[in-house]
Amino acid sequence: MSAPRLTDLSLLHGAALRPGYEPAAHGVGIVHIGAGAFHRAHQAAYTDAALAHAGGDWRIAGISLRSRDVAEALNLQHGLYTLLERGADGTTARVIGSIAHILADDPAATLEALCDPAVKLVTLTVTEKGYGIDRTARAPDRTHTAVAADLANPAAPSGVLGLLVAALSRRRKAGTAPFTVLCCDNLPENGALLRDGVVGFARLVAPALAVPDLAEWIGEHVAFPSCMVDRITPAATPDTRAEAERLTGCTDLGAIETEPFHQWVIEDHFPTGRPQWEAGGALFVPDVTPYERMKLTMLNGSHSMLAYAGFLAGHRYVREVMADPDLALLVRRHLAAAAAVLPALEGIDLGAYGEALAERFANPAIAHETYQIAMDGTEKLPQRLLHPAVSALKAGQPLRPFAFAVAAWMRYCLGESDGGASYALRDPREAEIRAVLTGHARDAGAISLALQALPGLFPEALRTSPLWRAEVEDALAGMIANGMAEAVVRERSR
Ligand code: CS2
Repeated sequence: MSAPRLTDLSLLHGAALRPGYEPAAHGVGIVHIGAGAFHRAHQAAYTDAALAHAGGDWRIAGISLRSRDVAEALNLQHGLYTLLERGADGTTARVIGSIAHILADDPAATLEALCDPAVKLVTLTVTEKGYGIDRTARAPDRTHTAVAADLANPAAPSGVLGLLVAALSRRRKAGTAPFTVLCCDNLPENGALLRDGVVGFARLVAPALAVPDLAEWIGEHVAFPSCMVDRITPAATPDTRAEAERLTGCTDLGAIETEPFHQWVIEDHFPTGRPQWEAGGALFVPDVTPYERMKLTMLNGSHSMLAYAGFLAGHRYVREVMADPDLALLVRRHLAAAAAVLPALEGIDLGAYGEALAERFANPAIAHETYQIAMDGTEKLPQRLLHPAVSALKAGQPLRPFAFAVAAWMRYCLGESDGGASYALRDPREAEIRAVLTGHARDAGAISLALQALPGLFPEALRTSPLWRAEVEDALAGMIANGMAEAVVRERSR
């Protein structure tokens, strides 16, 4: 007989940890946009700990903006799902009860949910490209599909900026207090950036929504705290579900897996209240910026480097990259160069942080695909590699590690492995990248120039630096001439 579906906590086996509270006894106080694996491994787990510790009406209504998969898996299970924590010493299963339900691909219902006076907090994980904010202008990007659609029809939005602004305008009209907005994506100063996007969008649509002072009201009354989030969470696989079934005794179509480590550093500015996330280990600080910079520069920067170089050297998973001694050495070299451009952070030893990152990457129980991390390079490069490279350039610190990482991304942009297999770049600017590279198949100088000239991507300080350009071209030429695996070996013994 097959195992029963995880529809009720009473069906669980002994080995699984269960919520320390009665889920149905708590109302919804949070709408979370982007209910994918990362959210379920991170914010939802912290909220689960907060509910067990301090109670409150802080359950989560999850929103999937496009796919129906999460809703189909979780709604039948009353929001319950298994979080597998996989470490080198084994796996534990914990059933999370903080998600009440998921709304999928239903903008009208999403807007209703956002207008519910019981909702005090809107949290988001929609990936870097999901917002539609031009990061240089710090304003809505009118070329972004959802932004363009919502500007044309602001009362019936379906994108992030449109939904937040329409909901805030309806709350303002109804005399309902606004919610606090907490961006949980890996973007620098994520709260301030989202605030600029939302206020800018409100300015554009205020006349159409008939709330003339909407932008000013949002600027004055809505809090947008910044936060740094961290937990390595690969996409779930059939193996995840099989392991969850073994440990819980239930069929769970919403099971996900993650590493034991987790970190959440949050700016403590929640005028509408918040769950006691400290119970799950969250750290509240007056200024998140140094933590966020540390994580983006060290973890995400070296992650992107190892993803491009590792993928092209034939490694499917991050743990395989770390088992390759040459690549592992380059990861450590990158971590050291990244640490060198960061300001000191009280209470944190950046060397030890880097060592802990290398160990996390090597976790043999986590199957994190290099191809997954390689996705959306144009959205990730600035904060992970390019701005740190500018800092290195200005401070006279080693540039080569950053140049090597960026050259690996450029090599990846060619869309074909050394063995001749082609792959999709999976980048929002894929078509543009392919167009500018046409005719430059093996010319490192031309490729580097063409990619650095992509509008809005590379900082001026790099584009105009002969030293930077020479390092990138040299690294890229080696990758093209010798193949990535050999280029890695040569790079390591430079
Ligand atoms: C990764 C991140 O996919 C990626 O780009 O670098 O998702 C990374 O795993 C997380 O930021 C870890 O907290």
